[in-house]
Amino acid sequence: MTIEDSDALIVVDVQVDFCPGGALAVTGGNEIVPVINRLAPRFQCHVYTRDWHPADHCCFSETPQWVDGSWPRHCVRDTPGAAFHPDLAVLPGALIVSKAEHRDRDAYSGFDGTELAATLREMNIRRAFVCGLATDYCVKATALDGVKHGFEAILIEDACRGVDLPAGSVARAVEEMRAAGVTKCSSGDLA
Ligand code: VGL
Ligand code: ZN
Repeated sequence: MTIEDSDALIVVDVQVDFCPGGALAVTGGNEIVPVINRLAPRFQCHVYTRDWHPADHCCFSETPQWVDGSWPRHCVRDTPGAAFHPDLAVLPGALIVSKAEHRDRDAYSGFDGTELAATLREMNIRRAFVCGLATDYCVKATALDGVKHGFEAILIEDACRGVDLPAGSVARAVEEMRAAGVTKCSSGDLA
């Protein structure tokens, strides 16, 4: 698979809190960092999204169920947990997209409440290669929205990790994406 100038790499929420040791740690979340760093320089257009919550965000719970709407407090804007993973190479010129900034509603997709679709369109982007954390939440929502906005969305499967609670959630998310027209590849397929 050849990367074209009209392709964008969308790196979803590779943040301290989503990696081992963080508040909402995704198993193996750190393992995708070198994979993404190797891949990124091959793209012309880079987007790094970040979960950027206010301190009193509605999804925070004292007794988190680790499902939609009930999460441990995480990625509070301008705190260390919200920073990108320290080893993630955020390339110069990359677009940083902050999302889920409103207290009263969550936003899993990088397209939700942001200028991302308009910006990619302005740059004549046709395909969005999506990777990051978490496969079954923000990666899925971003890929599905990419399709809704008229982009071809491709999941880079080995450059993602998921929450997977209950077990099987990642597999269901991948199937949901496939059914919606998201294709998938492995980082090794990309030249
Ligand atoms: C995410 C749960 C809560 C994600 C964000 O980035 O997938 N998951 N907030
Ligand atoms: Zn969040």
